[in-house]
Amino acid sequence: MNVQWFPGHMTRAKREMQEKLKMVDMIIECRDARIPLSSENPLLLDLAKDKPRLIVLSKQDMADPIATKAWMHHLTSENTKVITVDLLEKSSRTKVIDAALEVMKPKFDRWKARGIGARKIKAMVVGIPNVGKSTLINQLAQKKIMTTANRPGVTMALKWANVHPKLDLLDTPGVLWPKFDDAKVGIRLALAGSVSEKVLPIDELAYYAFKFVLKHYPEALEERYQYSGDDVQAFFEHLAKLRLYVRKDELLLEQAYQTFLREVRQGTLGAMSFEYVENVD
Ligand SMILES: Nc1nc2c(ncn2[C@@H]2O[C@H](COP(=O)(O)OP(=O)(O)OP(=O)(O)O)[C@@H](O)[C@H]2O)c(=O)[nH]1
Ligand SMILES: [Mg+2]
Repeated sequence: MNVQWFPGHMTRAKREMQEKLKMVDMIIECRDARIPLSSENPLLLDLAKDKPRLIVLSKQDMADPIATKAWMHHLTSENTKVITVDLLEKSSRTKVIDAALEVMKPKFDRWKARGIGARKIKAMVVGIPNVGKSTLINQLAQKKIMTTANRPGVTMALKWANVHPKLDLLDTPGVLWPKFDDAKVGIRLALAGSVSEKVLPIDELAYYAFKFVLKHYPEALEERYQYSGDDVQAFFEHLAKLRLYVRKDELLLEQAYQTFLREVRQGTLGAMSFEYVENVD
């Protein structure tokens, strides 16, 4: 499977972000806690190598807590702090603000030493599509100033938001990179909803998802679908019958694929991560 997806607005956004980067103090990078590596954007990494960085692993409520803990450890470095949040929870507000102020503390201290008075931090919120950038800004601002939706490519233009006496945030459109060299990355992005699943053959994606869930969370198949076998074809036939996806005498497998992928993506089968530190090469 070869995924190519780089709509025109992303090229424009990348250029504008490059320009704005000069005036921001730090980067708040949102990644999906279920795919902390595949939701990293190498383009953005390149753009802002030297800026202090806060990685916000969003959707922690949908991710496997054990995997998330390992990722936090793995991703933390000298210039980078990592936190995990459920951005739909109000409590994420102080968590993000405190972490951003902490990341900026060395810079604040330098300013102070040079006699420069404290000023507002300008942070650029970046990340691939659908990871919760606009949701984070709304949560911090305590009102809905950005449009959010559960599909990739909602935000199309850069926009500033005043969210705290010490912090201004710049919302940016989700940006992907033009080509995924590793096919698994494309699949994981589709499972988490950061690329439209339409860019992949739905049967292959559904088969992959089934095999993945069978390997890592087999009990979820039993609980949600009362399926205890290990045969991918048999599973989707079972699901089609279970949900009455039948026309005349024919099973509508495509509907079963869609349902399964949607439920995996929405966390209906329970909290799941789609990649693990142990498998990082
Ligand atoms: N369960 C859960 N859902 C979240 C969380 N954060 C964001 N969402 C949902 O994820 C979807 C995408 O959120 P957005 O804020 O629109 O994502 P975005 O990164 O701005 O997306 P683009 O503008 O398309 O790049 C929305 O349906 C949010 O409600 C979270 O921590 N937990
Ligand atoms: Mg957005």
